[in-house]
Amino acid sequence: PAGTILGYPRIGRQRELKRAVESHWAGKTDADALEATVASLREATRARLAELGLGRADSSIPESFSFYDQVLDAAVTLGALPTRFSHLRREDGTFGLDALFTAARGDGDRAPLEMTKWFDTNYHYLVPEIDENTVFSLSSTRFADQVAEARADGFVTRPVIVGPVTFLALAKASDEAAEGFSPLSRLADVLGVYVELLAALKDAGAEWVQLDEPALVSESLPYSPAELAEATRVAYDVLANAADRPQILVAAGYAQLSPEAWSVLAASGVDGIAIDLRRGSVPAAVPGLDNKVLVGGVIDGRNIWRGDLAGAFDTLEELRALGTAQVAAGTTTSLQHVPHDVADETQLHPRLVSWLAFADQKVAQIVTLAAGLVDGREAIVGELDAATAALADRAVAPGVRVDAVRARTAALHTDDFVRGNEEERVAAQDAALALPVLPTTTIGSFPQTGEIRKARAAHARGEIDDAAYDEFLKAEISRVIDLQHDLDIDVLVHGEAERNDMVQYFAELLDGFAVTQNGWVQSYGSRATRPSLLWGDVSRPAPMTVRWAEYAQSLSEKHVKGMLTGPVTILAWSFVRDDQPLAETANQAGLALRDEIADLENAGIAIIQVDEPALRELLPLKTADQAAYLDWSVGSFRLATAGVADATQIHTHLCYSEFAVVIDAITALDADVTSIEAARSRGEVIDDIRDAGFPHGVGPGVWDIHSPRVPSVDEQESILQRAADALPHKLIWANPDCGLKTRGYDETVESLRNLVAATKNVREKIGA
Ligand code: THG
Ligand code: ZN
Repeated sequence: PAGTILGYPRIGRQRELKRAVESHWAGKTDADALEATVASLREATRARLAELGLGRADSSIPESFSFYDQVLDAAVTLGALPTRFSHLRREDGTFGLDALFTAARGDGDRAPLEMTKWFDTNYHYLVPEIDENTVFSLSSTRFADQVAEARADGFVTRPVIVGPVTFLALAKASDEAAEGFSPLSRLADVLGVYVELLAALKDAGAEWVQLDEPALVSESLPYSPAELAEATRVAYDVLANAADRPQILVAAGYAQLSPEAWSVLAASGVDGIAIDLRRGSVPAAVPGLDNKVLVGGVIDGRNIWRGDLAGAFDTLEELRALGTAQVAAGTTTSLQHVPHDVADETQLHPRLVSWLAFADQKVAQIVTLAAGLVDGREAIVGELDAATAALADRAVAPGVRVDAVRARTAALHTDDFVRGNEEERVAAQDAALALPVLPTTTIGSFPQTGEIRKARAAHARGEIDDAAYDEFLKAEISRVIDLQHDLDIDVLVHGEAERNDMVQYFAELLDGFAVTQNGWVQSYGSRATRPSLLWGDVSRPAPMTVRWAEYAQSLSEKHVKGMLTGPVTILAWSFVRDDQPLAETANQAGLALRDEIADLENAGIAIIQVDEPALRELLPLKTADQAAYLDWSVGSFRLATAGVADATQIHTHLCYSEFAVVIDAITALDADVTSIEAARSRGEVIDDIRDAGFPHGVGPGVWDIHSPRVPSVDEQESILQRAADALPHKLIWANPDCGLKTRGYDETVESLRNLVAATKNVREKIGA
């Protein structure tokens, strides 16, 4: 085929997968009912892709369904679940759905697999745990079953499976592994299982298989590009020589394939290579291409823009010049990172809609490009021109470029990014804030109760008016403030009942953004987010949080924090514009937040928190790009926060504990206080903070809010004591790991009571 996509959203157009899976977890539907529902979801997906123009019988339709996560699917298929789940292996040696879900979600004392970000996307995968003793054996027939299912339905689909190199490169050494064990050292052992799997796929009727190897583009893994290329050579030598196999397409999206891996794959016996030509460029001609299909990733799998279709076609023609057997049009990555269909959005401005392409529109673009490859450019010139016209329209549409916004970013001066001298700030804040040693606080959100969600939905539907909704929110704020008084917390929050999501709330209030009704994108497992669309110049037409902050502060003699989401996180969790450098967009957002912070300050808010949980997330995969990223991302945060008086205390919150990776950047944020996740590792990160000589205030979380467990006084005290032993007491804050939005009130009250008690104990021990 002359065109294909590397994968398609799995959650269903109406999030059918979420509902089916969660209903099964809740015990409302049995496994057979769940299997039947997802089988019809797969059937609908195949039918839709054929309707959009992909071939029914030429392997251009990928079979990329997953119940939960594609890396977990590979682990289950290879039999590589940790030993704590061994009891779930069935008599015939296979793992079923219960094993898959248990590994994903845990079971009592059996911790689930760790979850971490999939390359530099907002998708999270489950991390396989591997050691010297992991026994690999083909342990699921699911991939082959799906090929057979499609066959019976009249389709020849192409199963999509995480490849052996990426599977091991993304795995971590299990707790039982010897010091220094490297999962990639088990490559030879997994290859045997892949060989068996290939035979099973072939037997089920697959003509092609797609093995995803995005590890080959990353410089952020514990293996060098040379090591990964060598593993690739070994792996695809074995797989290509397997006696009984479908044709193999190796897909390496998300960035430029390393030159080493490109040469190795070209020289190997695989039948096709898919590369990312949006984040990468057309690679050099190398030996071995003349008998290979090259899938040119020219349609971006990670943004929602219709983009430059004519340019995409030009790139495919460039690819042809490499002398390959065949060029096909492809997406850069799976389309799992974009919503299903623009047609499901009825509230977006038609002009904006004409610039957009969600998954289904991107499939149509692939079909167009494929037709051009077969029939010549003339055959598709109408579609190419229409896309070019949409781009031109986008460039001049009102709001895309706003002179006043651009004048402000153009006039920025280095001083705008710099706060006052730290010593003077500390003195001014000490005098102004009068805080105890080890001040207690929370991260910002309080539990989002069913009542809050109901009120928000009723307000959105127009069933309760603005005044009634306002009263409801005020009552909620007042309740949360009273609760914090009762608990004797030192620095209060208003609880964020008015916010659905920490990015969408701001996107709805800022100019330059649109929000979708149905633009769901899988975040992990059954969970999804609806990223906002950042399409124009960003500015703040009116204050966004001041009213709530002011009201909350009016209810307390203590300080109530102002709460904002930082510019980097707003960008990272939205679909951003692709027509200007992210640095420019980030500064626009930074200036809008700077204005908000000035208004909060003027309203008497003395402590303002600007959360940047996504700071680490956008870190580029290529080391050469990382310094520039950290420069603009840190810069936009500083731009937002540097306008305040010395006496105003700036806090930030980061959700992860890989503090060491970006410690210089966190230091450079120059926030007065940073709260981070620490409880899951019992405060291990405190050593990194000490070793780095972190100069600012820091709140290592003492309560792991990701679990419904109530941590005891002792438990929280031991983490806080660890901080007190390692760090200057003046710098330490006591707080949970993260916001409390997903927790219930019972466990919240109890855990916070223990947190305050633990803090008082430590204060006493250190003689404060
Ligand atoms: N907001 C946004 N993006 C994010 C996060 C966020 N990306 C990264 C991280 N947090 C992802 N974590 C989650 C956690 C929970 C859910 C989604 C992503 C979740 N979603 C609900 C679901 O799928 O049922 C839907 C929520 C809704 O109704 O809006 O639970 O915090 N922007
Ligand atoms: Zn957090």
